[in-house]
Amino acid sequence: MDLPVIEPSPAAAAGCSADSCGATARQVDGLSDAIRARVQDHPCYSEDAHHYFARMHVAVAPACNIQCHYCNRKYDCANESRPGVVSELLTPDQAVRKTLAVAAAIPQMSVLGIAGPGDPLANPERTFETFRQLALKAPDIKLCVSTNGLVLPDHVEELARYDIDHVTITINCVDPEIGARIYPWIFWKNRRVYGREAAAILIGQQQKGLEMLSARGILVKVNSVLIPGVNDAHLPEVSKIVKAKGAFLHNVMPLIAEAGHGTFYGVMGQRSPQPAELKALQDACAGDMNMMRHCRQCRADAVGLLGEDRGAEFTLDKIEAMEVDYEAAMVVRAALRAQIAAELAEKRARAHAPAASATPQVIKFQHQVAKPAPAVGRPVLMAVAAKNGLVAVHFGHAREFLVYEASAAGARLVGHRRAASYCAGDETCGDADSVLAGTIRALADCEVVLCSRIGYEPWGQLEAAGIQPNGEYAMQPIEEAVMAVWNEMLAAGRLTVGQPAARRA
Ligand code: CLF
Ligand code: SF4
Repeated sequence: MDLPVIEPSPAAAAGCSADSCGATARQVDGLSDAIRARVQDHPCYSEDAHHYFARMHVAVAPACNIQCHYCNRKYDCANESRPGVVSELLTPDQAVRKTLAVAAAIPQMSVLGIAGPGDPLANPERTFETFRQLALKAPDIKLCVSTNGLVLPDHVEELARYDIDHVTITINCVDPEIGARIYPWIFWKNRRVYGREAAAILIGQQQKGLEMLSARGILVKVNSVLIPGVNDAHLPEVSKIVKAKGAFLHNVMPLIAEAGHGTFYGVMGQRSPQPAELKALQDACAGDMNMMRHCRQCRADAVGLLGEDRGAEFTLDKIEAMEVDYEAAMVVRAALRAQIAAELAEKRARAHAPAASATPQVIKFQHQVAKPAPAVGRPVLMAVAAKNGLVAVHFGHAREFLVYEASAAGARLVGHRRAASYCAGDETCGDADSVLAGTIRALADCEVVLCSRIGYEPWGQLEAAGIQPNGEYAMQPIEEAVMAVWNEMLAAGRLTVGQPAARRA
């Protein structure tokens, strides 16, 4: 079988539009320069960017105007946050001070988002006062907001005024019958509306808001919570409709429902989806839409790279003590952005360059990434302990693993798995067996784990579980390392289509 050579898409050649291009590493190469410039340093809108750029949220929006069955108002908005965590509520002034302090301390922090703890647009004074101040004081920070969409049409003008270029709407359904099983009520025109009528109003407002934002050229990401048995079969239709109305990216997130969180779904025993169900649903939607696969369902006061939380370094008492010279910080931030942009451009160029112009090392990887051997091999899931786009983390120190699917079509990110860190030092991996067992369970569908180093004990336990550890590609770019391993497996005859993974044979 001839494998696809990655080339700019016809859309790119014609100067593609936001709704025809995606934000994944491979698709970014098909973006027009204008769109690429808008997403290349946004860690949520660009899969590539999330390896390099950080985001932060400020929790300035306490109230909400709807009720979701997966939310307990004691906690943060679960539309973009893990349920069960509570944020430190800030005033707009405190939020601005915190943002400047974080941006000075973490120069790769490129995006400030407001995502809770309630709905940002149900708290318009607090939300827009924060944006207004930041647009003046920190013009180098992208502003981003996430909303349930109920009052979005009323605020599109104001969002545009503050140059808010990225808006997330949580759309779980386009059918009021399904909506009535997700939203018991909304607060609308000074009264509470229930059931199907409430869902119909909410859906209508979400769709209208989406169309208005798209008409203004604002990039819209749609989040959907995958609720097994409620909206799982319906989400591909949602994906088609929101794409047709101009959404740029679709982020299907797993429902997190635990009785301890006190949510309706948690108490009623509504189950959460398994990783394989989530991936299958994302794949089903992907035929029509660009899918986000690297969301970490971060909290409403998250700080740092996706997957890490440095919020504890920036509590109110700590930032009060910090001296911030933001003029000076902006110089450092601009230099870092330029450096990362150059690195990303080099990475794109390497993936496209003809092999003859590359170094031998790069030729090896290019062959594996852009034009793998023309044999047919089955797809393989590989977990990667990664940092900054590289296989760079010791197995025992990994807090999470990125999961890639390697196949003849190349390497693509399909999700991530959380893992507890159990290693007390470089040579002491395996001390906490139960934590290791939990990590192995989380990676049960993966055949390979790539990491920078790994101790003897976890190596043995992973192998016994049928997961092959691999430390050969330490500090190599992730996709290239993943494809190198896949090609080794192919050459060894382990990837015949129809042949199950060795451990399952
Ligand atoms: Fe925050 Fe959301 Fe903006 Fe990102 S998060 S408001 S778009 S800056 Fe990102 Fe976090 Fe997923 Fe949200 S990983 S939960 S998608
Ligand atoms: Fe909770 Fe967010 Fe839903 Fe409001 S929109 S009920 S805060 S999950």
